[in-house]
Amino acid sequence: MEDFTKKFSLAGKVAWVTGATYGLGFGYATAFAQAGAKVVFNDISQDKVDMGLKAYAELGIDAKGYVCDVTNEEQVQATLKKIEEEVGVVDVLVNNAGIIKRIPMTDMTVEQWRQVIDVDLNAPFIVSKAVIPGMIKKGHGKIINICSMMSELGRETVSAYAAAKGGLKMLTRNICSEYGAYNIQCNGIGPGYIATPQTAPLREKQPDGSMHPFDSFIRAKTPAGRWGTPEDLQGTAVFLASDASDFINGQIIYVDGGILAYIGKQP
Ligand code: NAP
Ligand code: GCO
Repeated sequence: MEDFTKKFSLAGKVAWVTGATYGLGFGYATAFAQAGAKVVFNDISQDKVDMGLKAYAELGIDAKGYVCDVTNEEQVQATLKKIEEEVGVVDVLVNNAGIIKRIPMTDMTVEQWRQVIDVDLNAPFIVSKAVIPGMIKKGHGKIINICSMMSELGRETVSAYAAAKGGLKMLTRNICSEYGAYNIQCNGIGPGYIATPQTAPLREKQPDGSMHPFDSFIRAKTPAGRWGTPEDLQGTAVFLASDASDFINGQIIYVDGGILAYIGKQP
């Protein structure tokens, strides 16, 4: 009988995780390395790339880092050329790089709106468009878009982010539709509320030492009663990057501790 677990291996795969110096991207990349992949990441500045290389090396991971702003198509194409020359053709792409601006919509400037849409929606288009031809030539590919609960729900002050993440859900489905015939699977991960630098402002202790109201709110809304960690997402990421998910396409897997299924703890 074939060893079923081999399907979860990433041995020999080249995996590019965008914006993976720290946070969720770092979690995906370290899991990919443990599953056998050659890991590539990028960040906006050399300082951040160097910080990431040091962090990966401390874990014994020989990651390759590149300075690349994912909103800049020229930089993305130049970076991909370097990756293909120095590491190999990309088998797995994780569109992880993202920003959020928490501003009431009527106070948000168009420039602020555009910045969020640029990183969270335009960039996944730019990077996916760059890697797909190589995946078609190779006869396989995996694209994982990091969506959000805001791909399904809104909340005050995150209009641009929710619009971008909602669009990213549909881009995921459209890449599936357009390139599934080339054995390319494009799926999304929808993390719930995860403890990373992006959500640190929502968990800061109050001046009197009490919990941030949003922290209490999320714990009450989450059946698991806690914030997620990057480690909570690693298994899903490896699964979607591996051969084990070859017949899954266009899906968003929510790793949210149950929030989306739950009305919330009674006060
Ligand atoms: P994070 O801690 O803010 O990290 C974001 C990463 O993206 C940073 O490394 C950042 O680099 C990089 N980045 C931003 N703009 C970039 C650009 N133009 N080019 C290249 N890299 C860029 O965020 P996170 O919490 O790890 O979230 C990662 C992804 O998961 C995001 O797409 C986010 O929307 C999504 N997500 C997060 C949560 C959560 O609760 N944390 C939940 C759902 C979805 P710099 O440090 O140089 O800016
Ligand atoms: C916020 C949070 C969320 C999370 C995540 C939830 O301000 O509501 O930052 O947007 O980051 O996207 O899935």
